[in-house]
Amino acid sequence: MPKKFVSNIYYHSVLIPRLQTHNRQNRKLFKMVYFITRISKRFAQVAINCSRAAHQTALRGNKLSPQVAALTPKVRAFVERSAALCEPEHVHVCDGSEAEASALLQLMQNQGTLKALPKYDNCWLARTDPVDVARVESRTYICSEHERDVVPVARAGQKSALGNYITPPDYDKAVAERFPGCMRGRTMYVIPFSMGPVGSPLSKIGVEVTDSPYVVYSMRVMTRIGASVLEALRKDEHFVRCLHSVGRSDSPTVGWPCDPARTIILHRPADNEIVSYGSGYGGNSLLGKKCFALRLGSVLARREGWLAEHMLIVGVTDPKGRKRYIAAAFPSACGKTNLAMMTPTLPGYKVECVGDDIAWMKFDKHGVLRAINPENGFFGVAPGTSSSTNPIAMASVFQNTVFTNVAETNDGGVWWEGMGDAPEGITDWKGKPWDKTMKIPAAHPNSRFCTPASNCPIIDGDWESSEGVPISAILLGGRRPAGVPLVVEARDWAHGVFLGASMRSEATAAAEHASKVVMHDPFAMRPFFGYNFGEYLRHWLSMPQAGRQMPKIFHVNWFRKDQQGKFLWPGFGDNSRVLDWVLRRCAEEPCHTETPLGYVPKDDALDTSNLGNINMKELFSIPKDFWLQEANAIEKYFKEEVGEDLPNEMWDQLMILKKNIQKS
Ligand code: OXD
Ligand code: MN
Repeated sequence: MPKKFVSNIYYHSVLIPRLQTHNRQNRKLFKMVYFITRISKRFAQVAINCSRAAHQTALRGNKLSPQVAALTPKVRAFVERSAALCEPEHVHVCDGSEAEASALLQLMQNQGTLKALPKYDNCWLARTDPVDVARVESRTYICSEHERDVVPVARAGQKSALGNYITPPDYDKAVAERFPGCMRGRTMYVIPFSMGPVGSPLSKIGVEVTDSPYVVYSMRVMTRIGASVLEALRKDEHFVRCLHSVGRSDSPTVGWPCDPARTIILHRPADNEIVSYGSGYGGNSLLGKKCFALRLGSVLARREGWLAEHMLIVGVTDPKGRKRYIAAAFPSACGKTNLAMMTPTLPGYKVECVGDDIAWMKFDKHGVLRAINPENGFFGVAPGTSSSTNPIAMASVFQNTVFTNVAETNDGGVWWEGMGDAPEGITDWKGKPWDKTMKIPAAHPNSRFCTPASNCPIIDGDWESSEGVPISAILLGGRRPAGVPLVVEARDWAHGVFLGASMRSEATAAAEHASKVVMHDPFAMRPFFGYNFGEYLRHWLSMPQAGRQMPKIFHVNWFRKDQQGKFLWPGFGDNSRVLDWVLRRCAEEPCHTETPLGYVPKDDALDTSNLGNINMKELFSIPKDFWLQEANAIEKYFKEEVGEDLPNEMWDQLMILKKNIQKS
């Protein structure tokens, strides 16, 4: 079947029947269209075109607003098609203005979605349906002609841990089963948005249509939206189509409509298309974030020769005033926001934040890896954030912020576990009275703040630079309670890629997995690969080229515990001590020593002054039994999950690791 035909199946299964009710005058035409499509595939494309023409007539009859008429032709076609499918009452094209934001806030208060938090300046609380609280990885799919485009061959036809494949017909069926009429009685908002500063050569544009005012308001914080983006589209009409609906269920939660039983998140990279149904929460609904910037982004990055990664970006200035930028990949809810906003305890150090979650990186013509943060805000995990763990986040979030699923205090403020002592009179994230004798958390473990990046007092002066900031080092890490040293430097690029490929971490509340299980999470991208992980590794391995200055790669672990279960390293601001060593290594200072795992700081090279008693021996120990098991676990994972798609370089690195451990 020709690809174009497959990708337009919903015109047959959904649109044509829908149009019949829309426009009685065209009934005969529709019957004819049906007839033609039945008798011959050869005439199918003709039928599609007829139905499109008829559908546009129908829409004109329905008087779509002049705002829609003013859109560029491709955006307009997307909006008209989405409107015909979802049948909203109104269509509103977002201009990103303050007046629009105020109207959305008013509407959401009326609908019971948001509540004002009078203790702060322009802050709001949303309580979701209790089942719509995290990303749903099990219902997140990537569509392509061939399964192997999406997941490694080792799992052909079986459940892969590295992504879910969906066939084009199943994709179309999933859309056809959910979207027809799903926005009846609602407004369909059209959000033109830019990932990255508008106009930067590293940025990309998307258009999200959604029936959720909460999504519009959050996208306004997390991306650049509105008139300037529409203007940019006039110069270059390329954009990613993002269709989102919170869906309809039988018993909707007041203020938080969703359809958890039928939630689905679909990506079709070949058509630059994302479709999400049933959830209003975070990465499921703010489609610029995980869906575009990472899943589609990784595909675009491979196609165009750059990297789209689940990484924070920070600028670090040493006491001599030398500044370098570092990108760091940690799985969800492992402290990326804390590192991105760190207050260093090492005297004379300064950290400035470029981004806390996603990095788009490309080598420039001088061979320097340049990174932008494609986002415009922070969608951070609230629990655990306090004036001691992240004072900068605390200074950022109490203005112009939407909190979701945190607890509320009786003076119109917010509270979450780890913020400090719980005051009297708390209402929990479900809206029920709560006190500290209860055995349940007051804030959901995945509760969030959604805050403009410009609120951050240490936002980097170049965070919106259109050429991006130069990256000197890449950190990789996870939560590893046992066996994994505080910091290890890769011997070379291929070894660094192996460290990324073999990353593991304890599961967190950001998705639907049971916590505390140590899971493989290569490059912290496991839930976000847009294509075959083996090919992703090949792409990383292809980065070193003549004239390029390759960043050094490090693996870090702030979370190692002793036999009694106590953290061996204080973490947070004291991680600046590790950054200090990393920067000195970037300057080629010989402050390292070789181990079976790679380079670690040589004795006394890590500045632990004024830290008290740190058990450095245990913090850097490389237990032989643990590492033999770890190497076996990596081998099993590579064999079972990646198989023959794994680049040979990774097998070579695994053999080196095994040999080094055996010898140790
Ligand atoms: C996030 C995540 O929301 O990784 O950033 O889940
Ligand atoms: Mn993330």
